[in-house]
Amino acid sequence: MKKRALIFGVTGQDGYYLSKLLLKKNYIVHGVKRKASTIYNYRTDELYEKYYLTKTPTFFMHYGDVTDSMNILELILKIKPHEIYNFAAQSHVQVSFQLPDYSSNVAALGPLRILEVIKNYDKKIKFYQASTSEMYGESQAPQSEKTPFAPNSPYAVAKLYAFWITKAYRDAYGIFASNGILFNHESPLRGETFVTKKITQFVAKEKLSKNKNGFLSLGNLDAKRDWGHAKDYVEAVWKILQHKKPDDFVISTGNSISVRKFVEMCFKSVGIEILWKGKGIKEVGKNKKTGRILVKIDKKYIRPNEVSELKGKANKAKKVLKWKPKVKIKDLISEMIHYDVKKLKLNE
Ligand code: NAP
Ligand code: F7E
Repeated sequence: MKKRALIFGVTGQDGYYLSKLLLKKNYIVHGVKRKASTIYNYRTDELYEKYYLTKTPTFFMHYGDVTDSMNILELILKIKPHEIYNFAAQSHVQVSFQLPDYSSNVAALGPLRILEVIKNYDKKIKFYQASTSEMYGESQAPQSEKTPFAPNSPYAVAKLYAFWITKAYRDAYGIFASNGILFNHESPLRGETFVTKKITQFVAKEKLSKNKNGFLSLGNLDAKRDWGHAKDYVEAVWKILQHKKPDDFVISTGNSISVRKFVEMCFKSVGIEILWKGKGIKEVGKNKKTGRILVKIDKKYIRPNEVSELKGKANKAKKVLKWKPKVKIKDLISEMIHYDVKKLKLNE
């Protein structure tokens, strides 16, 4: 019998990569998408065509929302999943300062609502919660499962609630409920307002001389992140639910670089060297050869609280799950820019 998976947040970056992985592993995948005024599901369209519009469909989409308990109940009773993956979240840290109530409702109470249904209707369903390195806040890098949490944004605080409620339901009710504490992971399908995608999209335009005199506006250039590839990370997510017992795992590459360095590497990959001039809000990044300003600081991207450095220690996942990341940052950058260039050319 084929395994059935239910994915909340299927239309997001990780939803796409995990669906693809599970479909290749012969699962039947049910994804939950929100009702919007458009039917623009650019990430999942490919899967829908390949795995739904066929004689024996294995990919199904359902309307739903993790703020709606009755909807969650109906979906779980109808689909009877063996595994539930909860990716649903307003996942942008800075936006969570502007939408704290909504972001918390989705990220914190969403998983609670799912766990309540599992507890009351079928304790055999395995549950994965998308926890995050943001929960560490300013705790000293490198961070592992043993590092104290110190969340400092509405997003991170809500995710910490979700982390603990997942663990509490595991301990209290014997549910197979696990957390993946994932560090930043990116891909060509990363949301366009996250810093990596903002940068690669700009650099792709620059490569095709489409920026005219435009520049890239960024916030804090000195924050450091441990950037991996989403394709590698969903492999770990799946392994977490296949492990013999429920547990919590850090998933990361173990390397961290600054936003500034990421900018430099992206431009370098298209033959441009960046020269930084000025300080603080007045700092600019120029094309060393032409002198043209390519990067400026805009204070609207500076956060009320920042997380200075995230760098994960995934030793436990490496040892217990036999997982390790494959894609190096240089290859991630090149894949993202290549994709953005191709997309721009298609739209010409
Ligand atoms: P993403 O691209 O922002 O996707 C989030 C998904 O959640 C989207 O499908 C979104 O739907 C859905 N969603 C939002 N609100 C919802 C609601 N009320 N009910 C149901 N679905 C809702 O995020 P991602 O990068 O794939 O990340 C997946 C999960 O891992 C998120 O929970 C994120 O917080 C967490 N995480 C991400 C990273 C990372 O670096 N990517 C690291 C650690 C943890 P729409 O498409 O309709 O907006
Ligand atoms: O910011 C700085 C910003 O928004 C990275 C989410 O997936 O990973 C992600 O959260 C860094 C921060 O990701 C801009 O201040 C500078 O220090 O790409 P980001 P994030 O906040 O690390 C974690 C693990 C998650 O769980 C989240 O869901 O870059 N930065 N200038 C900027 N960031 C953005 N977005 N835009 C800028 O212009």
